[in-house]
This record gives sequence, structure tokens and C-alpha cells, in this order.
Amino acid sequence: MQTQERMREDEPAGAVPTQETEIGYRPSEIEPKWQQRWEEQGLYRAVEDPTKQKWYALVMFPYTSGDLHIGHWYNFAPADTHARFMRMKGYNVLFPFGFDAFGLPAEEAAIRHGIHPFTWTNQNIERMRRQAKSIGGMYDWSREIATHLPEYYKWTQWFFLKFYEHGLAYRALAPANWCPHCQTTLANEQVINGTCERCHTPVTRKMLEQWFFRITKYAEELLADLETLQWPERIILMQRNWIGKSVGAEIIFTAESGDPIPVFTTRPDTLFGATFMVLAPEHPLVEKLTTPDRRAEVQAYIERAARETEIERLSTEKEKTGVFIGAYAINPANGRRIPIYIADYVLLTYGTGAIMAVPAHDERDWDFAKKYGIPIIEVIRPEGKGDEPLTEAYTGPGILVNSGQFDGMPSEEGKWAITDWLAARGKGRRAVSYHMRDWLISRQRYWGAPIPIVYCKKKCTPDGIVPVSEDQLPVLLPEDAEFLPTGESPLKRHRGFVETTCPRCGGPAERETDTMDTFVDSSWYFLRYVSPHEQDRPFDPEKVRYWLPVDQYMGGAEHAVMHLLYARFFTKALADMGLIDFREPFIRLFNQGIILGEDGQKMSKSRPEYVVDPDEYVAKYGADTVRCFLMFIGPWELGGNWSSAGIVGVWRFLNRVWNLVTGQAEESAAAPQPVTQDELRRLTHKTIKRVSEDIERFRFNTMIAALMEYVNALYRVRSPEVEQTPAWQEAMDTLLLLLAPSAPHLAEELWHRRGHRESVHLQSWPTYDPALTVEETVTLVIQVNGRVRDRMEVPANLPEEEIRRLALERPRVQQFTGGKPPHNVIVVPGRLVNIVV
Ligand code: ANZ
Ligand code: ZN
Repeated sequence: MQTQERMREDEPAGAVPTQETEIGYRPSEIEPKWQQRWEEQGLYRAVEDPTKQKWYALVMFPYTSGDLHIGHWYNFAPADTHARFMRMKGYNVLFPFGFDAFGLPAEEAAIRHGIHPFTWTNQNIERMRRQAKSIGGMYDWSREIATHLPEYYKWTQWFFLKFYEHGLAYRALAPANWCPHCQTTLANEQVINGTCERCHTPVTRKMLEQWFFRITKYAEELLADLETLQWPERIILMQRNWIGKSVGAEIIFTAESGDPIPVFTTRPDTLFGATFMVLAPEHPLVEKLTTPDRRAEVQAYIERAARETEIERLSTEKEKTGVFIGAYAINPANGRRIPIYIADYVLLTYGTGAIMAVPAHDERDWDFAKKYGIPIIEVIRPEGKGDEPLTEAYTGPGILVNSGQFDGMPSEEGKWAITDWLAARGKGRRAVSYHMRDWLISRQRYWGAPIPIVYCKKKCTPDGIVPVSEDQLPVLLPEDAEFLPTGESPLKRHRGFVETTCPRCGGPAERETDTMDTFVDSSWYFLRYVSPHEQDRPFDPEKVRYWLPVDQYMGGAEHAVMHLLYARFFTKALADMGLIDFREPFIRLFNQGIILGEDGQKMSKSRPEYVVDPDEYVAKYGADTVRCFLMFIGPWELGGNWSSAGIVGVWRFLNRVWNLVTGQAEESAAAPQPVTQDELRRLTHKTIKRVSEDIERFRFNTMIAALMEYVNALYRVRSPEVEQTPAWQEAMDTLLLLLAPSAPHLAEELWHRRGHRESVHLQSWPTYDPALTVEETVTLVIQVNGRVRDRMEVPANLPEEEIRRLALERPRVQQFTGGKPPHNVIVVPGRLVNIVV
């Protein structure tokens, strides 16, 4: 192979193809050949170069589930095309690849097949790497990372220690989302409509000592900086809603026992109408305030609520239930004595876990008050309403009534007047509340990075929590652990792992046995890529300064509020620690759509006949065809249906390119259309313009369509004479350059066959001459039976057939032909059309 290649490289540019070209387009031969050669030449290795503008393009690294499926391809192939384009545009492009390798599926597969998660994961990586290479992407494989390797998770643990040191990691007893099937806790973000995002089992709550990351500290900045991102509007909206900022007041009620009970409300204007209070069943004051006669009933209710799923608790359909705890509180506005209840519709984890209930102006409170016979006092009256009793809660704005000195004030003004009045008396303040909760990161499962904490038995720190010292990292995950799910971490039963000594006092200690949520691993992987082999630090700060932030991130919309929010939080936290000097990781984000099955339905394992295996198509048509077909299928953000007929069309197109460039195209039956060099150059330059603009805007489908039109036009004008012209030679080279990002192997092979020595992927993106791209038009005179009847303006290069069709369709012409088929139509290019009837 190599000697043959060298011979060909000695040929002059544009040389007549040699006998080797007789074999036709065979991707199965050229694709592996070029992949190997590119790798040997280190063609895609990214090196810092301060003289060049950098471009960090990133695809979301795949989870090591076993196979690269068509959805991965749909992310990776167009992303690669864009990255290649940027490189040809002169950017210094970093385009790395890696594997997200910890997590539950590995553990489940291990249990099912009796294979160790480590083995299972490594086998999958082998396989997926091979598949990823078959795409022909310009990945810099020297930078590959995998999150389950000690060399990687050492730094995940190091970041945990940094977070702990800076008060951003803490341990707390908290009601955790608990999936009874997966036997582990879940982050709020992993609970979808009250069910586990993995197995869809309804999630329950369990009080557990858990590790949290204090993401709420960044709630405001995470919200505000959304404005600076070039992200899909939909994702920004989802993050904004997830963070869920509410503006209102914190108001301090006082129990008769003297205990203050702060509440969060968005409606301080309704304070005079608060006729009862509700605490979350898990609220710490419940135990203290409940009177002995109410204790049994209260206890039973608490137990019932704990068994309820989130769905049941939040359901608006569900009848409101609650229990009076026997205690009363004082409304700070009017001194009124109001009863305290517990009810499951108040959540411990929002606001202060307690509410002032205003039945006249809140629907839930209304239902509750009706059911338990609690007074309803109207305090907001809409314009024009009299003092007749309410028939339902009025939740809109209005004028304050029954509100002492605030009567007559508009409710919006009343909100702040009442809050400021309370604040002056030490009974409240303006407050905001965020729906986002701190990120629960501990998992009671085996296959994750161990949390680097020990519990000192002598309690040499106040809480007995001692971080592992940095030089003891990584805390290795023992390979010989039993990993059956029991609800406790499998590491708990591994004595060799658990028993250790305290890094501080040297006394006996036990290790934390929970592992970290895999989203911790993926919150910083984009930093690791810039210096993946660093042994003594997570990354080289100089290289980070050069490459980061990521210029273009590309992946699925399913990560809207988990990965994308966590990575933003990590970035801000690291910036505050002085480790990096930017505060947003991903400047631009693109979410590709979904590839559906041939029948327009989602591909799923339950209908294997509709699941497309990309490997099969690569074997049949080559990666270039699969790449181009995926791009051609529809707008990238929308996706489309797989079509086995459609892919054949794209396969034919690439064959036409092959035959055209190698000179193997068959003579067409029709005579070639006459073309001047100028016209040919116009065609070429217009195509450059279209293709450039389309790739820039991720409009891959119209980009491929433009190339197809270009090839069709070239076929039409091709003749032995035209093929000798410089304009044709320009067209051939341009075609290959424009095709290089999309069909990298084919373009490379043909580029070399045309006698170029250097890789097509090292060439500059072609530029167009604007003067050649303006549309030229001519005015044609239309005659019917020799008499001028009409005129029309058409593009100068419009084919004769088109001119004929347009002329016959014109109403003026039809008047004179009576719509009858003409006897003859004569076209004099650039001048006139004569219709004979
Ligand atoms: C009194 C009030 C009167 C309220 C009224 C509303 C209407 P958002 O917009 O979601 O922030 N609330 C506060 N903490 C809660 C908790 N832990 N569980 C359940 N509900 C809670 O909602 C804020 C409102 O939700 C708060 O304002 C509070 O009810 C309730 F006419 O306070 B409001
Ligand atoms: Zn100790």
C-alpha cells in the first residue's frame, strides 16, 4: 500500500487517473486505509498554538453501555463535519473523545451476567472505541479519557476534597429520593414526574445521612448567566424553570410555646388573611409542638406521608389531608391565634418547610379550610366586587381589605408595604426562594468513585468527619467487593476497604462507603481533555487557559437540567477557588434531534426490526454514506426518519462523485449543455457560498443538497473539451474540498488521486469571489407565432427545458395559445422564446 501511494504522489496535479481507478468506489477499502494513515500521521493531534485562534468542539461523551447506536452517530457525525470545517477555516481545533464509564447499568449488567463491572465496562469501551473510529471522526485519540480509571477518578475525588474545603460539600440528614427498585438515592434531577428516571419506579423518601454539593449557593448566578449563553431557548427555559426563583418574604410567626416559625410566601399582601399554619410532616418542630392528645394521630399521619410517593404528594387532584397538632401560633400582623396543622402538600425541602395558609386566596388552602372548618377571611378584593362572601379562592390582584392600616392599598404595593412594616418590627424581611435544591451526590452503590472521607472513631474533629489527605488519593475502588444491591453500599461489607486509620490522629477510622453520582465525573471531563495525562494535578492551567471554555458543545437535549447545570456549577465553583478563570463552560450549545425508525416511531429494543444498527450500514455502504445520509435526513435539530431507500440515494450520490472525479462517469445520452468557463466558475463559487453558510449554521441537510445539485450540474455540462479547462479543474478540487468535512475518506482518496500530495484535511476552506455569486438574470422576449406577446426575467443559466415550461405557463401566453400544446417552441438563449401553435 505504502509504495503504491508514494508513486501516486509523484504524479502531477490533475493527472489522468491510473488503472487503479477502474475499480470504482469501494469504501470498505479506502476507509480503513485512510483511518490508519491519519492516525499514523497524527493528522488530528491538537497542539496549543498561540498564533492561531483556538476552537474547542465537544460532543457529549457516551456512556459505556455497550454499543454506539444510531443516536450517537447522529450526534457525532454532523459534529465532526462542523469541527472539520472549522479546522479548514483556519482554527486550531480540539475535538476529543472519551467515555463516561461509572454508573448503575454496569452494575446491573454485572449482576445479571455474573461479570465484573470493570470487565464489562472495559469490554464495552473496546467495542465503542472501534465503532467511534469507524465514523472517521477527527478525534484526537491521544486524549481519550474514561471516568472509571483511577487516573481519572483520583481527580474527581480531589475536586470533592476542594469542595469540602470550601464549604461546598456537606453531609446532612435529609429526606432523600429513594428508588425502591434501584435501591439507591436519586438527585432531584433524576426524578421524572415522581418516578426514577432509569426504571420508572415511583420514588419514595427516606431519611438518610447524605452528601450534598451546595449548588444553591450559585442559584442566582446560574440564573443570571443564562443570558450570556448561545444556547437553544428551550434549554435556557428549562434551566430557568428548574432553578425556579420566587420573590417574596420570609415572615416569622411565633408558636404559643415561644418557638419562632418562619414561613416563605410570595404573597405577603395576604398576611391578614392567614387563618392557620401548615408544617411539612417532617418539620423538626412537629415533634416539639404536638400536644400529647394529638400525638398518636400525628404520628400515624407522618408515617403515611413517608410512604407516599412524590407523585401522590404533589398531585393536585388528590384530596387535601392533614392533622391538627394541638398547638397554636400568633399571626404577627393582627395577633390572631391560629391553629397549626401538618399536611403532606407542604414539602420540607422548599422555602422554610412551613407555610402561612390563606384560604381566601390560595386554592389548596381553600380546600383544606373547607374540609376542616377553618375560618376564611377575604383580604384582597378585585375591582368592582362588593363584600358578598367568596365562593372560591381569589388568587388575582386587587385592593387590600380587612388588613388594618393597609386597607385600600393595591395588592402589589401592599406586598412590600407589609413586608417593610414587619421588617421594622423584626418579624420578617424580603426574601427569595429557589426551587432548586442542593445536589445530592452520594449513592449507595458500588460502581462509582468512592467519596474520599473517613469517620474517625475518636472524633478528633467535632463531627468525626475527616477528609482523606490529598497524597492518599485515589481512594481505590476495591475490585473484590460483592455488589448485590441491598440498600446499603456494597462497600460497607468490604472490611478491608472500610477499616482504615484516621488521616488526622492516626486512630481507628471507617471509610465512607457511598460512591459519587456519575454526574460528578462528567461535571469536569471537558477540563481533563486538555491535559489528560497529567499525574500531579487535574489539568495544566496553561493549557486550560488556551483551550477553554468549550466553543461549541453538541449533544442531546435530555441533559438540559442535569449534566448541563452541574457542569456550570462546577465551573463557577472552580473559578471561585481560583483554579480557572472563566465562569461558563460551554459558550454555544447545539442539541441534535432524534433519529426515528423507518416507521416514524422511536427506535426501541421492544421492536428490534426497527432498530438501525449503524455498523451494518457502515459495512454495506461505508461510513461516508452513513454520515452524509444522517446529515441529509432533515434539519439537525429536528432529526428525522431512518430510510433504507434514502441511504441508497446518498450512496448513489457519492458514487456519482467518485465517477465524475475519476473520469469514470458514463457518457450521458443527452448532449452536454453548453457552458462557458465563466458560467462554470459562477456555479462553483455560488456552491462554495451556499455550502459555507450552511455548515456554519448547522444546516447540514441543505448543505448536502447543494452539493448534490452541484454534482448534477457538473454532469450536465461535462464534455471532453470542458474537462480540459481550468474552470473544470477548479470545480473538481472545490468539490472535494467542500465534501471533505462530510465525506472525509472519499474526499481524501479522490484528492490524492487528483495528484495532490498533502491531505485534503490540511487544506484551507475554499473562499468564493463575491462578484461570481451574484445572480445574473436576462429578460427574454416571448413570441407566439412570431408576434411579441410577453417578456419574462429568468436566471441567465436556466436550462432550456425550464425556460420552455415557464414560458408556456404564463397567463399572457396561454391567452394566445388557448392552453393547447404548442406545435413547436424555439428558444434562442439569452434572447427570446418563440411558440408556434
Ligand atoms: C401564603 C400565600 C397566600 C401563598 C396566597 C400563596 C398564595 P412558589 O411560587 O412556587 O414559590 N409554599 C411555600 N413554601 C412551601 C412548601 N414548603 N411547600 C408547599 N408550599 C409552599 O410558591 C410560593 C407559595 O407556595 C408560598 O406563598 C406558599 O404559599 C407556598 F394567597 O404563602 B404562599
Ligand atoms: Zn481522627
